[in-house]
This record gives sequence, structure tokens and C-alpha cells, in this order.
Amino acid sequence: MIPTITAFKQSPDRGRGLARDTRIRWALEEVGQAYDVRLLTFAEMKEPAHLAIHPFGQIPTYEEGDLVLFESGAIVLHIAESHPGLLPADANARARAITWMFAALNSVELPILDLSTAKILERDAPWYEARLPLVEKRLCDRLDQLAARLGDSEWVDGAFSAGDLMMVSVLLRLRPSGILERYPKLSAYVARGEARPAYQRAFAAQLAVFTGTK
Ligand code: GTB
Repeated sequence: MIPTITAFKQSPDRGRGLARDTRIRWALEEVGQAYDVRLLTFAEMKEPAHLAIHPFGQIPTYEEGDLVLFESGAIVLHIAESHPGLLPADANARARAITWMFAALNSVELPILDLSTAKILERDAPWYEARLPLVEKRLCDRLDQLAARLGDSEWVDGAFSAGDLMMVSVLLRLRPSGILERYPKLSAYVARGEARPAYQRAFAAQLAVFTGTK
């Protein structure tokens, strides 16, 4: 059965692939699963029809027969568990790959979001200038730790896995800030992810929505 995912009809990132449907498209491309996309406006995301499948009125979602999922982490995990290619066969290695997915979402994406939220929503607050360096420091401390752990390895734990797919997807969100460039090992890691043919196809598919060619 071909799953259907949801994505922005007009992504605010203007086709840079930063919205969270890209990680779902990437996972589907990695495992060779075709998919359909339902594009939604911001208004449509808050309508009852979409709220019935996503309690917070957001994208992405994933529908496959009777199965309806939201949360990009849960969706990528489901795809990785349903097809070979994104999780190792060895039980311990598999558990570690899933750990890296959680690490990406809980320990790395959160400080990245904190910084972008501060810059977008808190700029006019009287405490903005005082808080920003604290938010940046928390993020940079975490990136230092991640870069140290990655070292010169190609991927975070052996062969490319859903853990890398999620970590690269999360790190890509740093691009607009210029912070990623301060971390050569992480930049190279992200570039390796972006070079994967499956990522390229996923990126092209979301860009085609923005350019109106799909
Ligand atoms: N935890 C959820 C998940 O992982 O799936 C978070 C889902 C989420 O934040 N979805 C966003 C959304 O639907 C789109 S991806 N927002 C609309 C709303 O809440 O009303 C977040 C996103 C948006 C825009 C950019 N950008 O412009 O660069 C990047 C990422």
C-alpha cells in the first residue's frame, strides 16, 4: 500500500528542505517506498479534517491503510522498522541506532529550536540581548559534544542508519544561522548525508512543491 504524507503547500523555508516532511521523504526514498503527498495550507492544517489525524494541526503526518501517524520521529521509526535498510539487524546495534534518533530529536533539535525561536519570536523582548548568548552557548556546548563523539567517523555508529538520517536532518536546521560552518566535522557529516541519492531525491521532491513543478 502506498502511504500518504502531508507537507506544506507553501513552505516558509522557500524550498530549502528544512520542514519536517523532508526527513520522511528521505526515509521513504532510502527504503525505496513510493509515496503520495497531500499538500496543506496553514489554514487547512487547523481544520477538523486534519486535526483528526494530527492533534496539533501540523505536518508531517503519515497514512497507510488504517494506520495514521504524526510526529516525524515516530514516522521515520515506523518506516525504518517496516523495511530493510535503515536499522541494523543486530539487536544491540538496532537499539543504538534508535537511541541516536532520540538523541537527535531530544538532545540536539531542542537547543537548535530554542535558538531559532529566540531569534524569530523574542527579538523585541527587553531581555533578548541578555538571553541570546546563553541560548547560543547551550547549543554550541551540545554541538561540541556531538562533534567530539563523531570524530572522524563517517556515521554516528557504524553504517548509515535512521539515527544518522535524523541527526543530519536536525543539523540541517542550523544552516540559516551560519553555526554549522563553525563545526567542520559536523559540516562534513551533514554533507555526506546530503550527498546520498535518497536525500537528493527527497530534497528535489520538496523543492518541486515550492517551484510549482509538482
Ligand atoms: N514534533 C513534530 C514533528 O517532529 O513532527 C513537530 C512538527 C512541526 O513542527 N511541524 C511544523 C508545522 O506544521 C512544520 S516543520 N508548523 C505549522 C504549525 O505549527 O502551525 C517545522 C518547520 C517550519 C518552518 C521551517 N522553515 O521555514 O525553515 C522549518 C521547520
